[in-house]
Amino acid sequence: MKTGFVGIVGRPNVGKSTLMNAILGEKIAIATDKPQTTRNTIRGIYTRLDEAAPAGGQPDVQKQGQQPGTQPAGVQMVFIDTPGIHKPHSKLGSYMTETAVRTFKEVDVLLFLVDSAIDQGTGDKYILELLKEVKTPKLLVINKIDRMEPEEFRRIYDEYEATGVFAAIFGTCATEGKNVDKLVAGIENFLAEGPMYFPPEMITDHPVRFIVSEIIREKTLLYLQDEVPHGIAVEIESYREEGELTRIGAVIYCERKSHKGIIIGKQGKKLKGIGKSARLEIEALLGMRVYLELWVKVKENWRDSDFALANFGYKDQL
Ligand SMILES: Nc1nc2c(ncn2[C@@H]2O[C@H](COP(=O)(O)OP(=O)(O)OP(=O)(O)O)[C@@H](O)[C@H]2O)c(=O)[nH]1
Ligand SMILES: [Mg+2]
Repeated sequence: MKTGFVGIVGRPNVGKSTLMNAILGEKIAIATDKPQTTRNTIRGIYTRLDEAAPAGGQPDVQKQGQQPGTQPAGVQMVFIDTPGIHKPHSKLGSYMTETAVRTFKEVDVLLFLVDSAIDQGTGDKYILELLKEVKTPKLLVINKIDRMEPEEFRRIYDEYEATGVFAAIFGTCATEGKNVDKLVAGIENFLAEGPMYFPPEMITDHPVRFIVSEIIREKTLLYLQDEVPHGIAVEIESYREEGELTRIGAVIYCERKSHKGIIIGKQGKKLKGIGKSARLEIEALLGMRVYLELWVKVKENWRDSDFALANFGYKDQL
């Protein structure tokens, strides 16, 4: 069994979360057209078993750890989707960028995602310099190839190849899942034989409450423009299963009173829309009916408050 951790890094909005979801064939990480959508590392587990489980039932991960000889052939990749690396303007931004950079040394393979040439901004150049300093094998993924002419793709390819930093280069369209299989096969070449870290059916180790709060945050971001999205945080206040129904109460935090009005919208229409689209997706995730109640509250400048950051899970501890 080839196993390992695979970090997905890059500037905000290049398609890191979309790519991870495409690899997994499931939506684990939220993705929007707003930069800085991902705020924590999001883990997604990809497992492919090439042989039937040994006679006697389901493979037992614990036992396999002790007896490597009995492991099935296949691959398990634990993907770590990270926040986009950017120049931070708040404590939240610093936490996000530090979180992403920290994974450089914690994984077995790094995927560096780009969607344009190096000279189109300083962001990629900065990340490239950081990548040069780590020994982890690095693969370049040129994403959004659907938006590129072949000549542009070639130019980006050549430019990055000339840096000598990357062990391999791929071109993908994450939204259509194009070349994702080739990328997975490519990553496999850089993994070593090792233990399975998670049971084969598991696709993430995040608690379902976390995924639920992320879905609510995603729907809120999709309804908002300009400066409002960056100040949004979601907190689950109550979560109760009652037979066939799950009752969820959540608070959407924003940074200004004017933003609160924008989120609620005329006659509460926008909040209703956010609630409905979030509820439908949560129902699909949980496979049961959901009663979702949303409140909007203002918490000024929370992005620079250590207490609030810890409370929202954007800081390891106080
Ligand atoms: N055209 C096109 N759009 C894409 C592709 N991949 C992702 N996108 C879009 O790009 C936007 C950003 O995608 P995300 O997956 O949220 O990007 P990210 O890198 O995770 O962004 P952050 O979490 O903010 O760092 C979304 O609107 C995606 O639908 C692609 O291959 N082609
Ligand atoms: Mg993301």
